[in-house]
Amino acid sequence: MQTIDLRSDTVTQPTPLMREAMARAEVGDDVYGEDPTVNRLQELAADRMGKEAGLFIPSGTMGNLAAILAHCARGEEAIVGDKSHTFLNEAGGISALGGIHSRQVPNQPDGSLALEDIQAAIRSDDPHYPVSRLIVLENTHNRCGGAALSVEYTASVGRLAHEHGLSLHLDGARIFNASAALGVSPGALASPADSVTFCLSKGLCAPVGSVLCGSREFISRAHRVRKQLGGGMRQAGILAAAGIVALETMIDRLQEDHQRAQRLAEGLASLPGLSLDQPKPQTNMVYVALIGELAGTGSSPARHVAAALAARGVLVGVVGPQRFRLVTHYWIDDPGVEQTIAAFQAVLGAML
Ligand code: TLP
Repeated sequence: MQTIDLRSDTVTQPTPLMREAMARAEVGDDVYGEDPTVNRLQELAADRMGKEAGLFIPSGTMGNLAAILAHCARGEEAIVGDKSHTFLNEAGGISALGGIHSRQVPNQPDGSLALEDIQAAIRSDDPHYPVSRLIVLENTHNRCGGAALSVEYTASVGRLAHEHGLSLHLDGARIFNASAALGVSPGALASPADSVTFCLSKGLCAPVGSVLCGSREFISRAHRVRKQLGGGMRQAGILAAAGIVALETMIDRLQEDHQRAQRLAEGLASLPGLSLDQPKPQTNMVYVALIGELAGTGSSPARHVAAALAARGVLVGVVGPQRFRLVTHYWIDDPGVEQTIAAFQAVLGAML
């Protein structure tokens, strides 16, 4: 039985082209700045994001951490969404390792932070308060259903930040999905931000890595932080080679994942006992919840359903007692989507 793994786009395996490029990669010691393949990836990434420089980082988590540590000193404050990955899913790294205070602002259902909420969160100059230094946005927004933030909205946050002397960091782990969904370039989405991280190892299928991009001066500070965090790598060109293939071959197809997410949402919406957050997902994520009779069975009915789906070869993410997240990606094809809908139908049908 072939497994259909919808838990995340992080489960994607490298493509055959990536494996070939990895085997052939020219490498050097990147701590000396001598890995030609890493250097090429960094230049390519910076160019795609419209920034001066890029820095290859082992993970998205470390990319956000290095960026926030490079922007803020100890005791300073970063304004983050209350459903942001940085706030919820990065093990509190910015406070544990950077002494950075996080100020949470509610994420709106579309992934944005209301401008008036941001404005209200920016501190006045008073010795009782931490210094507000940074705003962090996430595009696409994971917990808000893979929602894409527009260029105009991002620009309005950038303006607000800069008017108050703050910087803007964009967690663009899935910025290429946002760009595909909105029909705008990733550079346009990143342009209002002082720094942006994007992941090679999610929908783009590379095995490892993210790239942090920004001005040359900012990247040189982040470079030192990456070293402090133990993220200086040696012959990392083996990994960067896959990242180059990711940027060159995997971006133009992302809309297929979005179409499959829409078909998946449509199929699941037609089943009794399920309710979708977004009937028409914007990108590659489908959030769906058990409702009615099924929602009340046991302490975590979603776990129970996920186990029954797994027995049928379908893996889904459980993100709450009644909630699931399903993420489409390169390794999920049309039959996989139909089999997933059929598996849900069979499992829920047996429980109702
Ligand atoms: N997200 C993972 C989990 O950690 C939730 C996933 O399966 O979606 N920013 C965003 C918006 C992310 O969704 C993630 C990973 C990261 C950063 C961190 O990337 P990694 O996993 O490379 O550290």
